[in-house]
Amino acid sequence: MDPLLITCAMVGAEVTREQTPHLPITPDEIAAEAEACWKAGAAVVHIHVRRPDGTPTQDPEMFATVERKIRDRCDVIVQYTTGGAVGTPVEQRLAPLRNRPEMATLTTGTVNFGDEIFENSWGTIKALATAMLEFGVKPELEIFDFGMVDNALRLIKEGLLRPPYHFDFVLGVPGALSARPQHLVQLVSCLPEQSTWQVAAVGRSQLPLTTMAMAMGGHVRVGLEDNVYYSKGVLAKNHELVARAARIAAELGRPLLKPEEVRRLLGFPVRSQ
Ligand code: KMH
Ligand code: ZN
Repeated sequence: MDPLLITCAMVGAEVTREQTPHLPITPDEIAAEAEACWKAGAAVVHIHVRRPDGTPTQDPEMFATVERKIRDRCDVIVQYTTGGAVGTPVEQRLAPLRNRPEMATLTTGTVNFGDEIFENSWGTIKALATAMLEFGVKPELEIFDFGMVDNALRLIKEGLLRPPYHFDFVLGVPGALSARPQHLVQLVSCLPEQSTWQVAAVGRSQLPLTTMAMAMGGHVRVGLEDNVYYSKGVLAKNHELVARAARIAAELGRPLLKPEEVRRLLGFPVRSQ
């Protein structure tokens, strides 16, 4: 079986300390957790950053601080969010890309997000994709519903994405596509050539859907951004979710990809500087 990429989405924008004491918030907490996830087998950490009071921010300085602290500890790939929180203006979502992170998320469509709307007009999608091209950032295409695959295909047609394309199916957000096995099979069948894909499923769907993805040859994302529980009533730590994914991968005969191997597999842009 092909080697497996494990990504850990450690923070998110919506999860609170009231929901779980294990949520890393400060730069030191996020960096320590990133190292623990890397040791447990994650090659990528997807980061959001927070103000000291715990509220989400897209402040590029805060991203730079967190990234530097992670870099001091390990060589895990640091993937920035460009989704931010629901309602974050596009200029703020774009701003951290100036730091030139190795990788960042790119949601390719508007979707209901619980009782709110996660807005991604074509103009926003294009602006994010264009900035990623300009700064040499590898996009991870965040797919919350079927139409977003078609928008990704449009980006390819318009020359705004470079192969290989990396897709993340975020299944089970209330208001978006549910985390059903048949949806995952259908989504995978819609992908263009030269694609890799992974599953991030919300709440109690995280374990079965990521296990299914591993069996299908895809990759996985776990972490508190999508799911705060290890099992019914038991709160998780990020690195515990990574360790469990790594154990399942071992049982399925899938060795884990190291960051350097991920950079090659996903075709990270070669940088001039
Ligand atoms: N917080 C969500 C509204 C991303 O990181 O790119 C969007 C999100 C996606 O978390
Ligand atoms: Zn995110």
